[in-house]
Amino acid sequence: MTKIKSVSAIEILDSRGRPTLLVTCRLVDGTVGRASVPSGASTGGAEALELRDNDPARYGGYGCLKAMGHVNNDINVHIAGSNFETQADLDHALIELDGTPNKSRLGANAILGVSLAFARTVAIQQNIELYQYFAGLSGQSATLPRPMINLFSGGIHGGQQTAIQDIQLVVPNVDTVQRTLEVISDVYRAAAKRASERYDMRLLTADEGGLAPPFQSSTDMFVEAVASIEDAGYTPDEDVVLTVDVAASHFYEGSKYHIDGEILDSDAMTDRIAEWCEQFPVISVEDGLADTDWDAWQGLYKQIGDDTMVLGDDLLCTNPERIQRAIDTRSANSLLLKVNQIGTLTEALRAYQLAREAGWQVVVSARSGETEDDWLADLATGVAGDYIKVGSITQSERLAKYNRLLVLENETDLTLASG
Ligand code: 2PG
Ligand code: MG
Repeated sequence: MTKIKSVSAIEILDSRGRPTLLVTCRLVDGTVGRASVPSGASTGGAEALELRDNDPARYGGYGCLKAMGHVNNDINVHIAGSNFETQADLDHALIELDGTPNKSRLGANAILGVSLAFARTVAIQQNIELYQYFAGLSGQSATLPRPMINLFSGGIHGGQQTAIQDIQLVVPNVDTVQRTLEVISDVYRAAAKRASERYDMRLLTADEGGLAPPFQSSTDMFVEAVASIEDAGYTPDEDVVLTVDVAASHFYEGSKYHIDGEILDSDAMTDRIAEWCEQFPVISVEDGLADTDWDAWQGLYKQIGDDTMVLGDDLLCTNPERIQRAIDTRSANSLLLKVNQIGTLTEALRAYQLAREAGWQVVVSARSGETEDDWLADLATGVAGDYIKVGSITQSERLAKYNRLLVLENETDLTLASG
């Protein structure tokens, strides 16, 4: 019996010092579980609505009292006393109660908080680990995801010194999360040393803990990432490879890409990405083009899609309709899965299934605004995501997830997804 006694929310602060929700779910049998909600900065145009108070008198308008009130009042009144056999039953009740296509009445933050808190509570009630609960929902056999770890940031995450947003590292040929983190830590230290020597930079970091020196150009970010891998004693392309989140929607204006002083049309931007992929050991390009530039995505896919992940974040917004469109038009071959873009676990899992049925790779991703909650590590493991993208190896809201993977690696016989 998963009869809900109550759900309640409080405002807590995320890694940017902005409010978000922590939701507590209580079952009639006394089981209690909690979960907190992440928040993006470089958000896609088609994301479900994160309800903010817009009251300049509190937290610069970022307050979440309205969303909190929706959990404590509307949602609680509606679901308290009901028995939900499955996650899907609860999520559909929440979707129906909201009644809007983008969850703008109750707020995706309110709805997701309840969806996640319920998941954690049921896992506790069933006396299973959260990743096992997610594996059950997805029908997958759990695997540890391979970390895709932030090294450098620009764009909205790094003070806009470059157009592109993030360069990440993947360690393809190791068997453990532990060894992955050791290698990345070596490269991070080498990169921090280069940043201080070449850019006269004290250790200033971006939203996700990545380094953000004042690079002259986006291409310099790739050059410095490769040099940092070499400085740390590793061989680029063999020991460590790169992924990039171009986050191009955020420098796309008037149908043109405004990149580091240049103005490129869609074809020229596509060529620029193809050059990066040729010059540098890039295995994945996320949001290489803007989320409204659908036709150009097909061209990008044709140019690089055979041997590179064409990864849709803002393009897809974890939205099954958008994913289907990308499958039908051959515009991408990989999904960035962020549950708060769509607002419930059930819908995110539908997005996941669609991507898998099309043979896509899946990267389970944190947001740039995170909390110390670690459910994302369990989600990525339970759905057997190919990769997990959490940010850098600094800052505890990131490390909560990596450290949870280390616990799972040490305490279970789960193995790391192949790179
Ligand atoms: C992204 C994410 C995480 P944000 O663009 O992929 O890096 O950023 O949460 O700001 O959308
Ligand atoms: Mg992105």
